[in-house]
Amino acid sequence: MTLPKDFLWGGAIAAHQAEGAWNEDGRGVSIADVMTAGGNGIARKITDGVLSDSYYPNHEAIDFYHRYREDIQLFKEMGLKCFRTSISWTRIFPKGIEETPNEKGLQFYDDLFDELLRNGIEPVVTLSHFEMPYYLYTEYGGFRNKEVIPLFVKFATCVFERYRDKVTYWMTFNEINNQADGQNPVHVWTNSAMMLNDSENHEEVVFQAGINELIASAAAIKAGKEINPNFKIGCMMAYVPIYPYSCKPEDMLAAVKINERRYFYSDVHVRGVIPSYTRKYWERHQYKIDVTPEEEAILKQGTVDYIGFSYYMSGTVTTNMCMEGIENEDVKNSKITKNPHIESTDWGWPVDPIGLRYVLNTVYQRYNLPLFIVENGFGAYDQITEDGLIQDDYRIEYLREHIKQMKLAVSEDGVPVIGYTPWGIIDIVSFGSGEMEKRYGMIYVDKDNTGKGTLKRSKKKSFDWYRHVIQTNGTEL
Ligand code: P53
Repeated sequence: MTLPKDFLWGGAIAAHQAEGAWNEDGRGVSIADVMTAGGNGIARKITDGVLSDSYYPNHEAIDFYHRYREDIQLFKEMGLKCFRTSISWTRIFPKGIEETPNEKGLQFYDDLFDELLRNGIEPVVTLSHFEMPYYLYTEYGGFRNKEVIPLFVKFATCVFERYRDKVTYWMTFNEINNQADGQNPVHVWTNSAMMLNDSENHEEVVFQAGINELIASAAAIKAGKEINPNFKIGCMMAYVPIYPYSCKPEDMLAAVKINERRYFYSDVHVRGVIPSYTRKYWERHQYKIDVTPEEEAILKQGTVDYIGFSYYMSGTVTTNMCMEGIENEDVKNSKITKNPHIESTDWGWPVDPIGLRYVLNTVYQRYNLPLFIVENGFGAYDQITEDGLIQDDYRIEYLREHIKQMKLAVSEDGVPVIGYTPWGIIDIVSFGSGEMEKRYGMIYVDKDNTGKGTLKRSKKKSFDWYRHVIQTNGTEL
C-alpha cells in the first residue's frame, strides 16, 4: 500500500467562511465581518466598520454554527478521518483584550470537537485563519504593532488549555506568507489586520508584521508544548512555486530569488532564525525591522513540528521583458508570465498537478519535516441538472490528478505526508472574492452570490468518488 494506514484523509474549511452567526453568543466583530462581496475579477471592499447598507457574505456564510451536526453526519458518511477548521478568535475574546474568555464561544468549539470525535473524525485546528478582532485594528493597527503579540498568545494559550485532550494537530497562522504576494490589500488585511497608507513603505510594514506574527507563533508554540507535550503544532504556508520560464541562467536565478519571499516565513518557522538573504534585503533597502535579541531567542524556542500548506497552482517568471506579464518587484527586470504548458480555472488559477509533487519534494528537501496538505481544490461554477444532480467531473479530475502526484511523492520520492484535506469540502464563501458560487465542495450548499437560497445541503458526484478514495486508502482513484 502506497499510503500509510493512518493517513489523514479529510476536508478543510475556515470559521469565518462557514460558521455565520457573526454576532451571536457574545461574538465580537472580526476583520472578516467588514469585507463585502466582490466577484470574479472584482475585489472585495473593506468598509469602515459594519455598515447597514452593505452585504457581508460572511455574516451568515453557510450557517455551519447551527448546522454542524447535520454536516458532520455527511462527513462521517464520506469517511473523513480528520476535519480542518479554525477557531474564531472573537468568539473567545470579542475584542481581543478581555481578561476572561467568553464561555459560550469556548463551549461552541467543545461541542463541535466532541461531535467530530464521537463520529470518529479528528479535528485539525488553525488558530488564526485570516481573522482577528476588528478592535485590534482600530486600537492597535493590527500586527504592525507588537502589543498584539501577547494578545494572540493569550488567545492561543486559552484554547490550547481548553482543548488539550481533544485536538492534537494545530497550526498557528493560515497562509502566513500570502500577505507578501503582490500588493493585494485584502491579503494584508486578513493576515495582519492592517491598512497601509501612502506615506509608508508597504514592504517594510509587511515585513514588520510578518516578524511580529512569527514571534507570536513561536511564543504560542512554546506555551502549547508546555500545556501538552504531545501536541503537533505546525505552520501554514501557501506554496505557489514559481518556475523559471526558460533554462536561461537569468531565469533560473530569478526563480530562486522570487521563491525566497515565500520561503522567508517557513524558514523562520522551521529554523528559528531570520535567513541571511532576508537580512541582506533589509539592509539593501534600509528597512528598520524591529526585532530584539529576546525575540530572536523566542523564535528559536518555538519552531514547528510539521509544515501544513495549501497548494492550488504554480507560477512562472521570465527575465525577457518583451514578454507579456506582470512586473515583479522581487527581481529587477522580471515578469510573472503565463506558463504555456498549463491551463487555468475560470478564475485564472493555473492548474498544475505535477507542481504538487514538485512542492512536496523541494519543501521536504529544504526542511526534512513531515508535510500536511491542508488545502487543495478546484473552485468552479457548478450546474444542477434537472434531476437535481451535480456532475462535477472537472473537480474529480482535478483532485484525482493531484492525489496521483501526492502518491508518487510518497511512494517514489519518500516524502512523509501526514494527510490531505481538500479545501471547502462543503461549499463555503470564497475568501478571495466573497462569492458563494466559486464552489470547491463535494457537498453542495443552496445559496447564491447575493445571499439567496435555502442553505440545503446535497451530495455532488465527487462525494461518492471521494468516499471510495478514502475507503481504498487512495489506491482506487
Ligand atoms: P478562494 C490565494 C492563493 C492561494 C490560496 O481561495 C489562497 C489565496 C487567497 O485568495 O487562499 C486560500 O476562496 C485560503 C482559503 C481560501 C482558499 O485558499 O479565494 O487559505 O481561506 O478560501 C481558496 O478561492
